[in-house]
Amino acid sequence: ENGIERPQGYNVSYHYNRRVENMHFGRTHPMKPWRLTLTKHLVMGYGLQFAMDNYDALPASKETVAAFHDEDYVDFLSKVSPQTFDELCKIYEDRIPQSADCPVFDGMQEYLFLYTGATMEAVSALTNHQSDIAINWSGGLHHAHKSEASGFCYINDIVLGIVELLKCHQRVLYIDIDVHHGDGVEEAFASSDRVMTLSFHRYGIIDEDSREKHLFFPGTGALNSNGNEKSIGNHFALNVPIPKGIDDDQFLYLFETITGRTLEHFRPQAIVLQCGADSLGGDRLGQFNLNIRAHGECLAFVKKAGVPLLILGGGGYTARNVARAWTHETALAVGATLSEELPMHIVPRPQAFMGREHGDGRLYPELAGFHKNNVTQKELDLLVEHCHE
Ligand code: ZLS
Ligand code: CA
Ligand code: ZN
Repeated sequence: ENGIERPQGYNVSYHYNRRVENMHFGRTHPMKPWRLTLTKHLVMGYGLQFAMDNYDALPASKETVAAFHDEDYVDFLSKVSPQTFDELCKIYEDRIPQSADCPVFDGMQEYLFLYTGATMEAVSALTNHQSDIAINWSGGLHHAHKSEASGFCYINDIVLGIVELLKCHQRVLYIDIDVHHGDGVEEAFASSDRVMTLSFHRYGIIDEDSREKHLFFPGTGALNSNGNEKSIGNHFALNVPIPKGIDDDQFLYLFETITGRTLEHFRPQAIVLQCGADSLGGDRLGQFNLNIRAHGECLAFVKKAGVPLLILGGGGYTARNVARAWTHETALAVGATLSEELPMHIVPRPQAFMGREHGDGRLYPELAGFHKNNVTQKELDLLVEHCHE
């Protein structure tokens, strides 16, 4: 009906459980799981579900999560709710404080184990050879540490997914285009030469004109940070720290040259791509000027490597554009071209995409120009040169 047929060549699977949509981090919290509702509506509005295998994800088990996380921390997460928090803190001796970034909210344990379960299922689809590309937009929570939540992330589904991929693949490449540094993943594999991590991110002082010199979160991911120097993992982490305002051409120049050389030299047998959509222009937290097509170019470029590919979500705080980007990227994965006009007659919340400031019912509104571009050609050359070295 939508003219979308199963294309030849790529088997794509979509892993999701819609119960993640009902979660609320808090009224003022920027992380809004209903961006996943909007994404689902657009993906289905375009009929992309007919071009993929669709799986209803089950929650991950505690044992699965304990493959990376500390056992006490997993135990804590499996029991935590606003009602049990105080009691649990006594048992775990206040080792696990809640923060404004990582609040304890109703239903959070269900949410955490579901997004992780979806990533694990996606990995299974790849290692069973059922899928060439497996997608989980609810995953990609790259900041979580072994026994600590950080930056809206509680369970690091990416690390767990990579650990599982390593059972079948000798070398796994992790690429992260979220506007924040993928610190949790880099840290977990800093001493490994079987996992190479490559993160592109905003780095430096948030607001040059302000008296307060706060670093853009999480403050790690400097150019000269390349893995644990005293281990075999030295040189198996790459970081591309970027000033604010980078545009499409500049970003794609960095992405394609650095990722291209990394693919040639590391020769990964599987790739994990974290597609955080907070690198788009107009994001509530991000400071880049990327348009949806440029963000998607990164996926198209990585897809050409022709190895099993796990695609994950991540950040993204202007919900309507998160939905646009991830729908466009789902289409790139299956090899479909979408019409610029959104399928408004099928989308349950058309208001979210209507009006001048909401993108006028189009799939590719202009998103650039929200931030002054502070990136110079000299800086780009320096980044590329260091990475090549
Ligand atoms: O990569 O910058 C910080 C840390 C703070 C400033 C904010 N306060 C609340 C805590 C201390 C230094 N945190 C960042 C985390 C960004 C995580 C990105 C995740 C990902 O995209 C992957 C999913 C941050 N930036 C903005 C906020 N926190 C933030 C903004 C507004 C609010 C409301 C709720 C909570 C407190 C008020 C909050 C956090
Ligand atoms: Ca990143
Ligand atoms: Zn982010």
